[in-house]
Amino acid sequence: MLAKKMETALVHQVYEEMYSFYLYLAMAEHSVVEGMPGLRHWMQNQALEELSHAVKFMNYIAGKGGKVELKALQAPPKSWKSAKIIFEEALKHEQHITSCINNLVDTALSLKDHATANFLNWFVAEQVEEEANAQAIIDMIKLTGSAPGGMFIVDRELAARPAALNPLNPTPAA
Ligand code: OFO
Repeated sequence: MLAKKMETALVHQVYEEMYSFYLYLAMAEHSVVEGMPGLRHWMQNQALEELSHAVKFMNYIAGKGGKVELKALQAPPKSWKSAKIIFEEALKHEQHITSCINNLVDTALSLKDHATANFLNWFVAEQVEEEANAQAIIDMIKLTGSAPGGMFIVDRELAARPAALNPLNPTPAA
């Protein structure tokens, strides 16, 4: 059983993860303007990963006897000035999600809810990866983006991202 305060905070995180899903889908659509199919592939798979995060939270809340009521999603921005700005915005967004996860851990610990703190540890580690991934792409664009054909190489790298796991069953079999 979750404390009401914990349940409300976890339900809000479902919204945050779903907004991440929506934001990355919007970034994928903008890639059409940029003429970057690799960026589209990368962002669509990132969006699916975010959906899997929302589902992980929903499953955890349900498993603890809680209930999720879904809220309307805010519309994400429609356009960005460049692929570099897209990834800078993605990094900023992930830093925001990291602070959301840290706040959830603080709430769990203040309630002595060690089961939820333990569940959240996966997300603490995931956020380190999420921020590092966005930063690595920003660095790659800075290094190669302005060279002739540089963005073509960046796009080919983005296209090599492995497909996301099934978002409804994101944990690979052991
Ligand atoms: Fe769910 O990690 Fe990104 O937002």
